[in-house]
Amino acid sequence: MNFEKMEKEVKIQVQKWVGEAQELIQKTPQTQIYAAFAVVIFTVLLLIFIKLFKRASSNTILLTGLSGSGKTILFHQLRDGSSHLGTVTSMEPNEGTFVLHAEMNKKGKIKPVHIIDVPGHYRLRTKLDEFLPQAAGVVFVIDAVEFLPNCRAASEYLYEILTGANVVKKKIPLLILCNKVDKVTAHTKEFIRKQLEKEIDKLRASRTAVSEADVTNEFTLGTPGAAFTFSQCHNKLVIGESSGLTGEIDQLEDFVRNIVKP
Ligand SMILES: Nc1nc2c(ncn2[C@@H]2O[C@H](COP(=O)(O)OP(=O)(O)O)[C@@H](O)[C@H]2O)c(=O)[nH]1
Ligand SMILES: [Mg+2]
Repeated sequence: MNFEKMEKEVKIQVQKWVGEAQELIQKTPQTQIYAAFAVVIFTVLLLIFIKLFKRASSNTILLTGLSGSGKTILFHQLRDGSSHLGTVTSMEPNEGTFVLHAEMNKKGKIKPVHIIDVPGHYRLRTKLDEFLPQAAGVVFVIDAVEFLPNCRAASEYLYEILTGANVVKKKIPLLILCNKVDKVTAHTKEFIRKQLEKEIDKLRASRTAVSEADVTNEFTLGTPGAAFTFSQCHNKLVIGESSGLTGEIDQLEDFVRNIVKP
């Protein structure tokens, strides 16, 4: 078939289609055409809206926990893949938006994560509440070696987080990260979980006993009448292990990437 002939045939075909289309439009009642337009416009608006909404969804993960648990070292491991030993204790929150170091060599566009290393002295509810509204996930870091002397304080901090309005209402997922597992004296995550549950159970009993006016927690925790377990919380709560020193942080990375989709 030569080229000119082909062109002619295509022209005829196109003219036929245009004719058919015109005929169809003339036959169709105007209301139907308007309806079709409305559907198209609605769909376009919806797509734009979804895109905007997706971009606005938070990529912020908070690193919380008592001082000395290893938040800052973990922050550096996530960002640089090294521990930056010898960094001074900062009074300001350490924060940054970056692609995880472990994902540096991955091809394609990867959504960066926004990590805030919240200093331990920010554990007062009012301070923490500055960060919680923007959080998509919270990591609660625990020193698995020096766990017992800090169990009470860690439980109080955790209790505050778990009863906070933002966490409860938005069901913010939480990772309890038992850090420093490179040390042989580190307690197991099962042991730590049980101790925390016991301690939180005690706290709950004492806090619900005080008069209404003194109640500082905004929401009650767990199932009334039953011993507290983390499984009673409505937000997703997982317990994991890490070593900020040796860079064994895959459970932390998995948690972050489960929330902030690349
Ligand atoms: N052995 C061991 N030491 C750690 C680990 N993570 C942190 N540390 C040490 O614990 C101390 C406190 O760490 P840092 O990151 O400053 O804790 P932060 O106060 O929670 O920010 C430092 O001396 C770290 O070297 C770990 O995984 N293993
Ligand atoms: Mg620190």
